[in-house]
Amino acid sequence: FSSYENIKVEKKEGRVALIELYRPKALNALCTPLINELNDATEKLDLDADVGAIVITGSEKAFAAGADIKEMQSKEYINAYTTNMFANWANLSKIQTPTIAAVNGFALGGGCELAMLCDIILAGEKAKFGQPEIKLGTIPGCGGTQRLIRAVGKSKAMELVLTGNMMSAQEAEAKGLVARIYPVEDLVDEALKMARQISSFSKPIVQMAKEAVNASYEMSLEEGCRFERRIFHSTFSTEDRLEGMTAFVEKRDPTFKHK
Ligand code: CO8
Repeated sequence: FSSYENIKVEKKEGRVALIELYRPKALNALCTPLINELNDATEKLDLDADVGAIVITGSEKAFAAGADIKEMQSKEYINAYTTNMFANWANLSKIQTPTIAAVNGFALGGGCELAMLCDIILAGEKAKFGQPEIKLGTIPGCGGTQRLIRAVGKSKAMELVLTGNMMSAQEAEAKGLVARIYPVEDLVDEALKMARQISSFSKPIVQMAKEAVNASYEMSLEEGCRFERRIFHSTFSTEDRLEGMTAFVEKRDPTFKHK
């Protein structure tokens, strides 16, 4: 991790990892090298037995101000298409380890989309979310038109995408895009605390729960519930399910084996 230039990665106590997007001069604009480093780090952390959850954050001024406009400025269609430009951004949504976006400041364009690729979004009270691509003559390219509508509903998503207006942390929480809001200076610690809480449970069971919730993006209600039930049944094949329920009955804390 020490060779990265655009992100900082740190393993913290309690089986959690902290990734800080670090391009302070460009408000963490998401250039290709940054995304490549982020994908490399998250793929490695996903396979690390000592990591139960990952927090991704930026600076107090900006989580990320979008894709790097200077890098995109002179791109042509043929190159964007043949290189499938930005398709690898969504790799983050494919890892099994839970991810928490801790958003202070601007989460705009690709920055808002990056936050939405994470499993939980926590925000500092001055955070601002938006999809301002329309102002640049383009549209969101990494799920902004798809994931935002599922989080905040059609009318609000349309407003953000068609006007480029920003949404405050308070509005984002009220609409369900953000799980919780914290004072700016407490945000990362609170995100790490939540990550540690998740990491204290059985890792395979946490991953099954994540997989089941994420399935709701892709499936009908009936298929989704069937999928959930099958995974629920499969938890009965694990020692940790037996330990969790036995500990409850014996009025003690569980000791999960598979972390
Ligand atoms: N790209 C490149 N550089 C940026 C970006 C960006 N997105 N955002 C800010 N910067 C740079 C500025 O150019 C400036 O650099 P310099 O000092 O060299 O001129 C530096 O960061 C500081 O920025 P500002 O001076 O503008 O700071 P302000 O505090 O005045 O303004 C704002 C902050 C409002 C956030 C402003 O910087 C801004 O509007 N930024 C652009 C926001 C934006 O339009 N984002 C959407 C980008 S498009 C996009 O994300 C497409 C996604 C589709 C692909 C998805 C991938 C799959």
